[in-house]
Amino acid sequence: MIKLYGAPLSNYYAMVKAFLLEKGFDFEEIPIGPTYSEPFLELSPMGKIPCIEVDEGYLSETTAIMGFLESCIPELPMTDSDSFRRAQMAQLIKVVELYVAIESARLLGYVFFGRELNQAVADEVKPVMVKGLAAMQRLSKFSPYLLGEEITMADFFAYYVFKTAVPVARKVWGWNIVDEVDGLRDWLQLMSERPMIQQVDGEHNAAVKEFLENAE
Ligand SMILES: N[C@@H](CCC(=O)N[C@@H](CS)C(=O)NCC(=O)O)C(=O)O
Repeated sequence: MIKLYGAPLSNYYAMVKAFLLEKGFDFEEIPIGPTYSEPFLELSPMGKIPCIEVDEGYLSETTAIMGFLESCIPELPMTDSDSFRRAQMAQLIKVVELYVAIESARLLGYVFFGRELNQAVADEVKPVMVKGLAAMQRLSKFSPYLLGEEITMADFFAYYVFKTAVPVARKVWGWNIVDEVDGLRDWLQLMSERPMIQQVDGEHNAAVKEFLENAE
């Protein structure tokens, strides 16, 4: 059985868990936090969560994990069968990852971990996110899913990126990034209504709440 390592506090963990549930996998959750130390680096060489253990070995990096899981159960496709449209999905995931997820994560220390705001970093991050969100607007259809009528890996990935990027932008700049992309609000709502996502969101939201209460 697949083992999923990580913790519900992590939006990337939530992403993979929601994907596993939607694809109908049997899996076991192994609670562990990120740690840059042995023996965890054997599982996840950057010390990050999530990672999975399957018969073939360990895998980290969410998009690699989701790509592998997708190939295990092709009967419930979350990717397009057309190779160009699959590449468009990869393009959208990359744009959201590089210019929304990774950039907004540079401010997580301030938003969630009680560190001082580094204004120079905030000043660097915002224009990159503005461009990233504009690129997302160009690449997304919102009809009703990001790339059309069928849900794909891009929807799972982006949904959980916004779970964290929205509160970051709100706290750092008082900026509601949901208003930045036409269609984003309704799509977030649509995704949040999926039963598996509701389950995972419940666990993630509770973990964030508990973490913030303990940090006070
Ligand atoms: N690129 C990684 C990002 C995963 C990630 O950033 N995980 C966070 C938890 S949400 C983590 O492990 N942070 C610890 C660290 O960066 O050292 C992926 O796609 O899985």
